[in-house]
Amino acid sequence: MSTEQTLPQQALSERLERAQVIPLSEFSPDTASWERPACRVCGTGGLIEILNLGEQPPANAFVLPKDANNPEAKYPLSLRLCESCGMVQLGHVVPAELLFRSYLFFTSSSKWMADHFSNLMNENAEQYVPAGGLVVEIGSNDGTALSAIRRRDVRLLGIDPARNIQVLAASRAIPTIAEFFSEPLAEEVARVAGQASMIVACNVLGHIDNLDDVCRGVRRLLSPAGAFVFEVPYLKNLLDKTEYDTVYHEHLSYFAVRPLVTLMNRHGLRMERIQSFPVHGGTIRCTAKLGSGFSDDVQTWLDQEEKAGLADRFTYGVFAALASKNRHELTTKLTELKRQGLKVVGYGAPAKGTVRLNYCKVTTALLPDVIDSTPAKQGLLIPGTHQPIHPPSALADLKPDVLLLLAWNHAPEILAREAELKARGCRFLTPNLEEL
Ligand code: JHZ
Ligand code: ZN
Repeated sequence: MSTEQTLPQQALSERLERAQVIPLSEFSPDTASWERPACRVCGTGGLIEILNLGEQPPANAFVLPKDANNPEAKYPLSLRLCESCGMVQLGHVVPAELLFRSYLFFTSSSKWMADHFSNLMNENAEQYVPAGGLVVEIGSNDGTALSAIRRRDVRLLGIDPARNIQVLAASRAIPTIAEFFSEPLAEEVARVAGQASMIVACNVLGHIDNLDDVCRGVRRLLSPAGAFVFEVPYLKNLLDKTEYDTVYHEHLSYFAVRPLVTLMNRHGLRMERIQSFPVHGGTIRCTAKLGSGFSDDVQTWLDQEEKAGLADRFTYGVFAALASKNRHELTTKLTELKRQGLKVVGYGAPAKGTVRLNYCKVTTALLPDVIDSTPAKQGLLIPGTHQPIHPPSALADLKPDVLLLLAWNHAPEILAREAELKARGCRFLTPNLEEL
């Protein structure tokens, strides 16, 4: 192996020592979030509020039972539109150090998602990565996606700031730098390991405040024939299916194609291809390469977005009204089920569950318990509303009549897993009140 081909993990491990971690105790609810004065993509001021979910705790800040009586930090959750470029974004930013250094969401928690990412990695590695080529994943979490191509003749590098997850990635033999991706880090990786044939970033661009820095880093790290493949939940699906519970502090951006093209073009990246997938309530997978402009395929998406009025404030009035309607209908439904003496248990403790329960003010009186398969979440309480999170095995004692699918995006997998409960007459209800 030449120096160029040496995995960057060892050479960069020093970064871990040097990295500055700001202790959580240094953040206070008053000082931790800041308001963005202008659009993250085009810099225009005067963003228009399209949805206000009030003050909410960070969606993954699960609470230890011993801290149940302590006050929780809460931050404004206000969704805003830039009519200039069509970018939908949060009005307030909670520091990434606070949200992502210790992270309780694991990609491996869903077999369906693991398969989805395995397909992404294998298809694109086949197309873009020559023997010995470097694949870098931004937001690599527990290494689930990269491990799908571990047996290929390629070099792998994960980058993810979550320190608690790094060890899981290591157990999958995925070298991971526990840092935020940035232009300086991209330069360092390029210098040590050479340029990447493929950079993957799934469900992570929305987490990053400084998108210009990310794009500069990608531009710097990507080889001339390489591909930047990224996935983001698609704004149009969020609107069409009233997925307001996917609005939380971690998600700073809610992408349509038009602002993505603006952003990429500014950094010498050309959007080539867009595919859509049902995961996470509707996701687009975008492939960008070095270059300018965009493909005819992308033009079709831009035309559809124009027709749908995605950059027009009036499009969002219905969305906000439907969110508020759901708040009323969900609590009414839970009250009615309780009056009938039926036991309801929440299925899954996803980040979106925290938003749903807090925005709708679903107390433990209406929903006493939640189950989740993630061991790290079990034994903790949902932020804000404080439902205890039990392992799925607790369902045997809880004996639910109705399961409220807080993790509604995993409905097919959950229904398959809980077929026996269904056969015994247990009802499955989504938070948008569809009976499955
Ligand atoms: P799930 C995630 O959001 C995380 P979340 C992240 N913030 C992001 O950007 C979006 O996705 C896009 C559990 N579960 O995937 C596991 C069961 O208990 O909806 C998880 O805790 N039983 C990066 O947090 C939760 O549900 C099951 O059978 O909203 C699902 O979380 C299955 C399938 C899951 O992500
Ligand atoms: Zn803008």
